[in-house]
Amino acid sequence: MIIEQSQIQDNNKKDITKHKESFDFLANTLSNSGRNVDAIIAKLADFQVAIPSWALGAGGTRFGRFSYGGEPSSLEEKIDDIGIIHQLTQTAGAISLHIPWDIPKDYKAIKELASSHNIIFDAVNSNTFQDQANAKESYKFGSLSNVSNAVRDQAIEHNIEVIDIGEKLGSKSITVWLADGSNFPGQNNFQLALQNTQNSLKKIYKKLPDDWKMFIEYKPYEPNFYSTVIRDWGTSLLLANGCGDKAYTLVDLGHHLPNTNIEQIVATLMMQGKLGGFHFNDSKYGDDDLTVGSIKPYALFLIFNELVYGMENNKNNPDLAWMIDASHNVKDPLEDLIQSLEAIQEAYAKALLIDRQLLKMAQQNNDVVKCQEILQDAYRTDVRPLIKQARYQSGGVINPINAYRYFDIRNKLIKERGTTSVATGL
Ligand code: PSV
Ligand code: MN
Repeated sequence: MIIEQSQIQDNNKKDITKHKESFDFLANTLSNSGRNVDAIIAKLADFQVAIPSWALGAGGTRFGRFSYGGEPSSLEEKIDDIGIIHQLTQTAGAISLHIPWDIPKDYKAIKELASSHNIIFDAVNSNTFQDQANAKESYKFGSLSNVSNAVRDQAIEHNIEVIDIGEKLGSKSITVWLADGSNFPGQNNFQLALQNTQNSLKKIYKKLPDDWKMFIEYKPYEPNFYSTVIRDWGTSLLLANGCGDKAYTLVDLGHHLPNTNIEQIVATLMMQGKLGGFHFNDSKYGDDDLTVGSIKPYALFLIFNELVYGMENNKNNPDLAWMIDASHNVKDPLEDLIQSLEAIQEAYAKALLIDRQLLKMAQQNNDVVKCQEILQDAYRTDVRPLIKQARYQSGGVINPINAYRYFDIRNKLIKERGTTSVATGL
């Protein structure tokens, strides 16, 4: 489904007067306090977040799954859905594929479809956490870390195949997330599991094209509940360093134990030039995969504070691969993704407002109160007019959720695809 540019313009007509009023007021206030509003808007407009192919259908839990109807049942339909979000928000210009769920049948046609929506192919993801039909070996007891040579080889081969598929589409990175670990003490030899993982990753890394990156994701628990082989950022960094310059750590916000200081992890990795990718979501208890910014927006802002500092100061760290990694049971997935994009942009915009010079001075003077005031001054600013302006200038809509509902997109998708279509995913 393509929304005509004229429909977008029409939709903006009813919002533009109110938007202009609040934007002009904020832009004036910010300019008067020395902020370069045009530069901030340009950065917001540039910021693109990949949508994973598995987030477009209803998420589920082990207790059930409640579809929303009109789910995309093919790769083509998944790309179309992201196209809709991108048209409205101008922020979702990339898709992250998961193999084997998303193996294209016709590469040329898929590439053409994506480029017709202005969507590029971001990191490709391998899947060694589920057994595939007709697979010779099982991942029940791990993949790259498995005690069996044959299982490890099968998992290595799969990752290499994922790289091949990504190359044909123009991707430039692979994300490896392993479910490997153990459920009971004694089940795994920790050292052997880590050693096997390192050796397996090195074999995959050897096949990585020169202009590619490998992202190594970590997670403390689930689906294994006693130990996870790549459990934290330190382990991921160790493995990335063991592989080489093109291997990086990937931070997923949900993959930390409660109250972990994620912003400090970000700072450490960026200082080392080793932060490669970022998965956004929010959580209350564990890897809840909730809408970004729905539970801890201040924590997200503090993380963006470090990301912005790192992007400005750690030139040795490459551009990051941004992705939303959320899934949900009770919302229209497309509306949920729009909300996540909004929250990401909000945190980014607020972090861009931080007066870095003043903060540095306050830190040098150990003026703790002032430091907090500076951060919170940025955080408490309502930056939504800046985000709306960035969207508007880029050809998107001023209010994406309202527009999505006004265009009645979900009902149109249900009409097109039916109520029972099911998307592959988590
Ligand atoms: C599992 O927790 C996970 O969310 C990982 O973060 C991966 O990125 C994603 O699923 C898909 O494999
Ligand atoms: Mn993730």
